[in-house]
Parts: sequence; structure tokens; C-alpha cells
Amino acid sequence: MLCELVRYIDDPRGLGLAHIPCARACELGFYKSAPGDQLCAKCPLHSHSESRGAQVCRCDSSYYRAAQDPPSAACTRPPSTPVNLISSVNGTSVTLEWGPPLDKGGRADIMYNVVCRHCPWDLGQCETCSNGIRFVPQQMSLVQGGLTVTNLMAHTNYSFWVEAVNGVSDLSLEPRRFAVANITTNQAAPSQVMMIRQESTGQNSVTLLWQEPDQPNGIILEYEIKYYEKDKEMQSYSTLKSKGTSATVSGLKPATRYIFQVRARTSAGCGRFSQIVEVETGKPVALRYDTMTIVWICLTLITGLVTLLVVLICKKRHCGYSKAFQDSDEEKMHYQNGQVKFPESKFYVDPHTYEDPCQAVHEFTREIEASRIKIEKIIGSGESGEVCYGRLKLPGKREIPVAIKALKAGYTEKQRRDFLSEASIMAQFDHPNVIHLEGVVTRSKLVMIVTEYMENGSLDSFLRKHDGQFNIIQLVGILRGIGAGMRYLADLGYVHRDLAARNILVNSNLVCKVSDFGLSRILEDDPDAAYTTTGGKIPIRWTAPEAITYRKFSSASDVWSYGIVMWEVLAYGERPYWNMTNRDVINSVEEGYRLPAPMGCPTALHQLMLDCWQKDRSERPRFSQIVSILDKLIRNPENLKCTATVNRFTQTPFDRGIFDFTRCGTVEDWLESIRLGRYRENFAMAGYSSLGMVMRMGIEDVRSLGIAPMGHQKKILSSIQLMRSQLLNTNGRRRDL
Ligand code: ACK
Repeated sequence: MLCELVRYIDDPRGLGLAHIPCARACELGFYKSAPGDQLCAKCPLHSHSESRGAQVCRCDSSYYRAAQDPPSAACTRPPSTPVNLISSVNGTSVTLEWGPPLDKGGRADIMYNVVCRHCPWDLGQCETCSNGIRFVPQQMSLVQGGLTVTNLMAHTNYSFWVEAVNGVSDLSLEPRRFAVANITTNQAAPSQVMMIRQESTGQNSVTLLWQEPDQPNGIILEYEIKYYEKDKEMQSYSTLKSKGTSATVSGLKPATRYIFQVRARTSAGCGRFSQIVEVETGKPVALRYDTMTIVWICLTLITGLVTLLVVLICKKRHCGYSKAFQDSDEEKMHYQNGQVKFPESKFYVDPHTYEDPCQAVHEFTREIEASRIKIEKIIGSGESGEVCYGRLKLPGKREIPVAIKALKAGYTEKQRRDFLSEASIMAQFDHPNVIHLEGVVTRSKLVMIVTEYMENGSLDSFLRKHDGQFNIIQLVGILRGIGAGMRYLADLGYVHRDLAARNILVNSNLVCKVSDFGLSRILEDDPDAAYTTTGGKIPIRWTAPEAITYRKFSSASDVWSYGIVMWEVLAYGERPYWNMTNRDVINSVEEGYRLPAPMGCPTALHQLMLDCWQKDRSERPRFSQIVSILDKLIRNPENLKCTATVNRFTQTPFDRGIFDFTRCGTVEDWLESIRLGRYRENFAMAGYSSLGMVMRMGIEDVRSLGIAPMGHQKKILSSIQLMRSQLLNTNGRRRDL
């Protein structure tokens, strides 16, 4: 009998040799696909033969052989789930990325399928996504570990189930395994306005009606009606805005065909224009007037013309800051190539106008998964909770440092809403001098607002720490930044109400950004806020008189506060009105007294402060003017050389108390009055025994006293300067008497 030496096919070293009798049935664990003289082969991996003489090895339980796999191929199984599935939502699109499964089931033909489930109410009630959603590059049989899904609905929960499959997945009876990513889409522009019809037509006007788009995706701020003479769109077109779902377009030519289109706008942007609607205006009716009517028409026209001329002349004569208040929207429109261009108008939306403020949070902010944030240390605390430093790693982006405001534990629903309203406000801003919101965490128990991190913290403490260390151009640069941030906010129609150096943050490049939005911070968080007789809590020293007395807050009252911030900056974080009581501040300001120029403050800057503190708010400059004044000063620094001398008309707070040297007979009394009594020895040792001698002291004399804190030296110098001016003032009055 012939015998053959065969090698176990799964033993590459050839060590597992066995003598197999030829033409005999294969042993258990071996197979031979056809009878005859061929060799018996060992059953491939994950397969077995159940009896002797097997022609094929059957796969072990849970292992399979694909139709195209030869009998010699190992049996394989479906892969495990993809790993590290991450999602990043961008408006109404989401990008999903994942890694290959850890167990590929023994095959190389891995592909991925994505199941989209739409969960209108909550994640427990999902249904298969409807048509209209786009999967790029495709939904099924993906070779790469990622895809982008677009055309999702705004503010909607979706669940994406990603499965890895291979050539044997379809053979397996085991339940399919998925990696799941649950997401909520963000804001999107509204869908197209569909139903538009003409309500009535005149010779010169057309009234249109339309329906709100099917998917407004937020609050519709306005509709834009675009219209033009038929076939003349390329030459010119006009637009009209309407708050509601109807509009009358007037000023049209009679008997002319016009084309109309309407689109809706939310804070997320404009939707697509509707289909066109063509309307022909009415034909003119021949008019027949008698002589009397013609005379009346002529007279009316002449009167109208004269009135117009008078108004124009008056407008031209009116100068100063108040002119700027009268810029109307019409003045801002301009013609370009025969087209009427409207200014890009964007308004801030008050989240409190939403029936459900949570809707505003979803509409404006990005939800961040708590696991993406690493909190590293606490950097401060307020009434509503703690402020921490941490790091944020969003998918596909590099890790960035962030500040995290966390709402304190045990919050009420109202506190949660108020807290998050700040994020809804901040999210609407995008300006280099306004703090940037990264997102919010609302789905975890810990509610957090995540913003860019500002290395130098708040401006007031930063200035106090660097007392006297900046040159005037750097200080004006700081003011310019704050002014630009405020100009942006005012242009959006946002009134801050608590503009103060403590609410400005400074980054490592000395860039200042306006922060602290939302209303709760004025009521609760601001230690400088005090209750007024009108009921509200107001930061008195920073607030314009009309806002204190009858709560008239406006961008003009923000300008007043800006003037106080200017003073804080130039006085390196000194407290405005020093230790005067709130009541004294209100009374003094009411009587016309204003803060004096801080030491070394250029006259031009003090003048700008005084302008911001005009009693009549229409006389105050607007932020746009403030920024251009500061720009001019930066360009011509010689105008910053002249420093303010003490002006008695702005000084009187000192006449009336704190620095009243006529009531401070001795050097000690005077030092006590400015709360620097601890330096009496320094003065005595240097031989300054009377106020007369003190008043003759210059900068060098004060420096030589050995008083270390720069701020105290400056306070002493300011006080000496004030005493001198007071002396002049008193002498003046005496002479007048
Ligand atoms: O003066 P600070 O260091 O700056 O102390 C306060 C504290 O948190 C309480 O408000 C600091 N802070 C607030 N927001 C930020 C931010 N975005 N970056 C850095 N520090 C911040 C603030």
C-alpha cells in the first residue's frame, strides 16, 4: 500500500507530519474535498469535521464561511463594533468618525453601515429617518471610518447607529452590534417661503401675503421682499423688510410687470428666496382737474417744499454728538451700480422674549459633552457659582484653554434659566473685543458655560497689579478695544447695564474683551450693585443718572459707564469716587460734579470722559465716535501730551468731605482723611510738619518718603494737587466775596 507523507496544512514549519493512508477516508479533523488520491487536509481554523471521510469541514458555532470563500479558508465571524465613535455637530449637519473594530472576525473585508434614527421627543422614541437626509460619501458599505450627514432638521435629536460588517455578517443570526452616537442639531436658517400670493394691486403698489416657512428653525426676525421690474433684475432690484407675513410694496411704476420673491430670516441667517411671483401694476386713470384743484395742488406742493427746506437747514446746523443720534436707516442705504443696498442689519435677540428660554439656549449655543472638558483649577467665584480654568478638546480640533462657569449645586429651575440666558446672549456675539462663548453643558447635572480663557483675568485687578506700568498709548489701546467691543454691542441693540473694569477681561496680549452678560449678574452677582428707590439693584458709581432715577438704560447710559471705565483705566483700578457713599455719589453727580482727571491723564481723555458724563444723554458721544476719537489720538500721540490740570468745576466732591484740607488742620488729619494715616511717620521724619509744606511737595519729594505701594504715592500726589486747586478755588471765592 502506498503511503504518502502529508504536512498539516496549518503547520508552516512542517513539524506536524503524519502518515495518512492513501485513498482512505480522512480522519476526524481532516477533510478532502473530492474522493481520490489527494491528500487529506487539516480542517481550517474555526472549523471541524464531524465524522471520518469529511469532504468539507463545518464551521464552529458562531463562525461562518462566505459563499465565495473556498473550503480551505478559515471560518470567520462578524466583526465587533467600531470603536471611538465621535460626532461633531455643525448646525444641521453632523460628522461622525470612528475607528476599526478591535475584532475584525478574521477577515479583511470590513465595511460600515450607518443607521439614522430621528428622535423628535426624546432618545427613547426614535424612528427611522425620513428621506431628504444626505449621507456623504454614502450611508451603506462605507470603506472609511467616517461620514457626514447633512440636511437634518434644526434643534432635533438624532441617534446614529454605526455597525461594522464583513463578508459573513449576513450569515450570522446573532443580534447586530452597533456603536451609537446621540446628537442634537443646532440652529439653521429657515426653510423656503412656499405660499406667496398677491392680495391687492394698485397703480403704484402691490400687497403680498405669504405663509411662514414649514421649518422656521427659530424665531423669524423678519422677511425680506426682493422685487424688480421684469427682465431688469441685472440692472437693479430693491428690497423691503417686513416683520409679518404681508407687505405692501409701494413706489412702483403703473402698468409695469414686477417680479417678487420673499425669504425669511432668523438669527441663524436667511432662508432661500421663494419662487417668483409676477404681478402687473394697474394702469393709470386719466385725471381731470378743475382750475381750483390745480391751484390747491400747487399750493400744497410749495408748502411741502418749503417745510422740507427748513427741516434740512435745521438738520445741517445742528452739530455735536447729538447729530449722530439722528442717522436714520435711510441715510445708511447707498446705491451701488444702480442697486439699492441695505446695510447688513443684525439684531441681538433677548432670550427672555422666548416663551421657553431653553429654546433660546438650544437655538444659539453649542452643547458640549461634559467628557470633553478637563477642569483643572478654580480661579474665582461668584453668587451663581465657581469659575474654573480647564481645557476643552473638541473632535477634530486641538485642545484649548477655557474658563468654565459652573452653576452652584442645588439651583432652582429659574436660576438655571437665568444662568444659561447669559450663554444665549453671549452666543450671539462675534467680535474680538467681546468674550467668546465656546458652548454650554446642560445635559449633565453640572450646568456649565464654557468661554475662551483670558490669561490676565479682570481688568480692574489687572491694572491694580500693574500700577503705573503702562505707557499712555497702551492705556488708550485698552480703551479703544473696550470701545470697539461696546460699539459692536450697541450696533446690535444690546445694552450692557453693568459696564465696569471688573467686567472686562484681559488676555495675554493685553486684548480687552467685554464680558458678563445676562441679567442675573446685575441683580445677584455684582458686589457693586446697590438697591435703588425704584426697586432695582444698580452699580451706582458706574451708572448714568437717568438709569438710576427712572431706570432708563440705553446705549447712552452704557456710554456714561464707559466714561467711568476710562477713569478706572487711567487711575489704574482706583475705585471711582473713592470711599464716598453711594448716596453722596448720587447727590454730587446730580449737582453737576464729576470725577477729576486721574494723575497724568491727558486732557483729551479727561475731556472725553466729561463728554460721556453729560447729563443730557443725547449730548453724549456714541461708541462709534468714541472709537474714532481714540483712533485719532493713537495716530497723533502728541495730542496726549497735555495732561489735565485740576479743574475746580469737576472737583467739588473733594471740597465736600474726603479731601477737604480746610477741615484737616494737620498733616495727620489730612492723611487720615485719605485713609493713609499709617504714613504719618514718613512725613514727620522727612520734616513735613504742616499742610503748607505738604502742598509744596512734588513727585520726587513724595517718592523720597519711602512709601512703597505706587498706588499710595499716587493717591498722595492726587490729594496734594487737589488741595492746591482747592486753595485756588477758595481764594477765588474769597475774592468774589
Ligand atoms: O480677576 P479674575 O482673575 O478674573 O477673577 C475673576 C473670577 O474669574 C470671577 O469672575 C475670572 N474669570 C472670569 N471669566 C474668565 C475668563 N474667561 N478667563 C479668565 N478668567 C476669568 C475673573
